[in-house]
Amino acid sequence: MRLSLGRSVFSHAMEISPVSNTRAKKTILSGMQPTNDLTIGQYCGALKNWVELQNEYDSLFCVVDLHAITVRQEPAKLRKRSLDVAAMYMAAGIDPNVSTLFIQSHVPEHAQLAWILNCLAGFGEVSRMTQFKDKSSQHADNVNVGLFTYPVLMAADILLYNADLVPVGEDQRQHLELTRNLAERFNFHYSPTFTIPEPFIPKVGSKIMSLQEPEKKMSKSDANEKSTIFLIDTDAEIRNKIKRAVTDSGSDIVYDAEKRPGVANLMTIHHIATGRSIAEIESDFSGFGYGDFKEAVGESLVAFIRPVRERYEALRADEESLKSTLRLGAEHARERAHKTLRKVYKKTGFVEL
Ligand code: ATP
Ligand code: LTN
Repeated sequence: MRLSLGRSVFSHAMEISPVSNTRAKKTILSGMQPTNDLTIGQYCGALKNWVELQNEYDSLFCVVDLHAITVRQEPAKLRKRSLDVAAMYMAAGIDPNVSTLFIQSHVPEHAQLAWILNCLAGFGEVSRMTQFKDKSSQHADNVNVGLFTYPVLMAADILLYNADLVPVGEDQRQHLELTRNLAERFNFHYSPTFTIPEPFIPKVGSKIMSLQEPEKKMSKSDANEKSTIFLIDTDAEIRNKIKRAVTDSGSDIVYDAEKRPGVANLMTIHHIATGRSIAEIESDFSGFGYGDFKEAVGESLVAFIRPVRERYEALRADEESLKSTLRLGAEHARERAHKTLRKVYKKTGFVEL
């Protein structure tokens, strides 16, 4: 790691070359935890939109390794997965020449701003976060304070770069609301500082469901691997998992997320893989049964994932080049984060020497 992590937050001298951020474009920022390989859930809910938005916006995407340790991680695995996730961002279409791509722990300003925001966040409001309730029951043996304050660190990620828009899946809506409240509170108590961010949640694909329990979100940490399609699954694994996906007792291919969540989920997946609208899929498969439909979904997903997987393997094989991309990304991010944190320190009343 060649970044200097010890620079004074009040330092005026930049160690790194200035990169222009004229704010001609609006800013987006998002991130994912390197807690496992990424799934089509992460792709549909977030990554796909990052790729689509990156040219239109001033874009920053990070691998949120500080968030990942709110659940116990093996150090060697965390180190490897952080690089895996960065390579997967690129395989899915994030262009590091267009977007700033970095690892969160390489920019210490995230943790520094999180502390200040922690001192503005109410215990009661943070206690209402449903992700905390879910994760603390899933990890009852390790309900640590970091897990509790996780959404405040997420707010710091977003506010440090004055992001206008945050492309995420449906499950992050509540965290975005907290972020907005914290930004408004800081702006009110001190003076206008932070942009109030908006969530960007896709209409279709914001919540891909488990293939085995379609009333539950598909999760990269699900113990049952049959529930989840990973972006590095082989063709055979993809076909197999789709074939075994739980459907319901009906027989026709009609979208009804409430009554027939299993089929509705497969229709959403087929829509993402092929670009066919839900109405077109209904008419394409009218008169066909679940067996034929599942076969078509399996094939469309294989055709969609294969090139992503192949690009991923090539990118991941060249670790030095991946690290140098991340080094540049961190330098760029730090320069911007440093400017915001300096302002925040001043407004908070910390002594500048
Ligand atoms: P998981 O529960 O799968 O371990 P996570 O909650 O730890 O995931 P991240 O990996 O940090 O989440 O999620 C990255 C992004 O992907 C977030 O914007 C999240 O909303 C989105 N996402 C995760 N799972 C899904 C899903 N099943 N459907 C749609 N979007 C999803
Ligand atoms: N909490 C998010 C991951 C995350 C994030 C962010 C998303 C951490 N920091 C900043 C958007 C912006 C999740 O999906 N579990």
